[in-house]
Amino acid sequence: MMLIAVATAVAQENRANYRVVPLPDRIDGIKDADFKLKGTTLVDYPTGNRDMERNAAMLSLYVEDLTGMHLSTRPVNTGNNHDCISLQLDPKMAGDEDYRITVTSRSVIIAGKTPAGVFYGIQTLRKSIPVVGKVDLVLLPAAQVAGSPRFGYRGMHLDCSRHFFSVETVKRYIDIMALHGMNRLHWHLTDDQGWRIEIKKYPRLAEVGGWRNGTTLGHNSPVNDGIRYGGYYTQEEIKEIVRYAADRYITIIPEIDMPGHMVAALTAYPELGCTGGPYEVWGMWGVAEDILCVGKDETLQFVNNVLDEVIQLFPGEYIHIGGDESPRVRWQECPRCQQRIVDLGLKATDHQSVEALLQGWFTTQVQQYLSEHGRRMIGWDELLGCNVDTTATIMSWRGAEPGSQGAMQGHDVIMSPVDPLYFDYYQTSKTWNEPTAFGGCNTLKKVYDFDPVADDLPADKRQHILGAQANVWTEYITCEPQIQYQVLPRMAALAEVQWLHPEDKDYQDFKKRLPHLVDIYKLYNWTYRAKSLIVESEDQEK
Ligand code: TNX
Repeated sequence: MMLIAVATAVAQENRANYRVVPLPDRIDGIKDADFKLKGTTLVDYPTGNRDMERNAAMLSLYVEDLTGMHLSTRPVNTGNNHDCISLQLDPKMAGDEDYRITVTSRSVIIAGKTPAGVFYGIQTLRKSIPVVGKVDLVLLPAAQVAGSPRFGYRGMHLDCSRHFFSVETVKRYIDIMALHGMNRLHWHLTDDQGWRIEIKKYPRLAEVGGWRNGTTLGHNSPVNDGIRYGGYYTQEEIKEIVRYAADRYITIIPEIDMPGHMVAALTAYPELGCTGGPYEVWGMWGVAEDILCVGKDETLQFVNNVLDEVIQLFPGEYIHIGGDESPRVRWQECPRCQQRIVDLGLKATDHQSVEALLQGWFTTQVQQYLSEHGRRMIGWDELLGCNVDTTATIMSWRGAEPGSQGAMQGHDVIMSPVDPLYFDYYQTSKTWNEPTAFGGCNTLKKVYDFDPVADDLPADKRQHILGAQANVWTEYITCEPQIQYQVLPRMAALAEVQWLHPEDKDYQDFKKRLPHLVDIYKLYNWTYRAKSLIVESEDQEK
């Protein structure tokens, strides 16, 4: 009797469960025996398709990580062979990123309209496999499983200026995104505290702007550690990361923040500022009053030259130009900026100062330059106050309301409101045992319950909400485990916001599915906030 019980328990443990995170839209059982996933199972992909070949190799690696079994991959001309997982393209499928998994006793077919869709099917299959150490058999119940993302833009952001993170760390961040079905990495590369991207035409940006003489301790205390800190990514490293992300169907959106958050660049090239400096790369946090002088034509030329190199490095459609937190006090006193205002004939309105309109003019110049080079511009929601036209995509951070207003005006919008999508914020109100964070309280439940499309947004404006993104500012995040702690498991909640329609979301059910995803975090030794899995009282926190 006991022996039988033990045998059943083992078999149960080795049985896949398709109720993963994010939850597939459909899981329909098929009357058939289980598919037996064994070391001899092959992964088939269409001959000659490089993307599908890479997909197959990745699936094989994932299965090996989970079970120790090494599946060989094989190019084939016809699908549906026995004892194989067959990766297939199906042009009749609806969405580019949709996936369909068909499991029968004979084979497993993972289909998508594009290789990206197949990749999401692979992620779902991967997450359905139990993590029980080395095994030589996993049973996949016969079923038809299908998923389709609610939003096309499913983002995470990473600030590599306030603290600098290695190429390996950024790659692992990309791996974590892939596991969660995300497809846009917003990479914050420049700020007052460090310029992190090599620009060949302006070598001092990285060589000088990439380093600060010390960093404030605590929350902007007057005590500075006095330790020189910095680093930057060479163009070769950036290409490597862009390729690594693309292999996982993740597009990188670089952010070059302007005209504010520019002290690192001003330190390297003081002539770009209104006062001419000298400036010093910041070792504290906050909003700097020294910003680019847009009264000088040289500044516009500089920006265009920098963007030329950025465009070469990042093939995606979007370039993020920041635009946030740009105080205009220097412009008010700068004869060149004031002359520009006169030359342009800018007139203040009830809502907008001439300096706000000057930022709008500058931003529009940059936008036109990007558009001439076939790119689109994203900026923070401050741009809504600067008269930019609706071809600018707005990233809503000061709440979701600016984004909704932008959508009403006809802008495309990405929702990343501080509350609840700032993952540099605490995950509980009881912060005494938490690593230092920016502030706030964005619990797992708050993230889960967020709907990027406001209830009262009219039907004909809803398509402007392209998706949602969580932001990870790193003033207080100094190392990779801390990044992971801040994002895991909140990324799991965000993944369901990005993939599921509100009527299909269920927090209690999500919490039951989460521990298995966390098994995968553990498998890879990723740091995560274990308390978020167990503390129910946090779910009530506001
Ligand atoms: C606001 S979000 C900022 C960042 C800070 C962040 C800290 C935004 C456009 N600007 O510069 O790092 O708050 O949470």
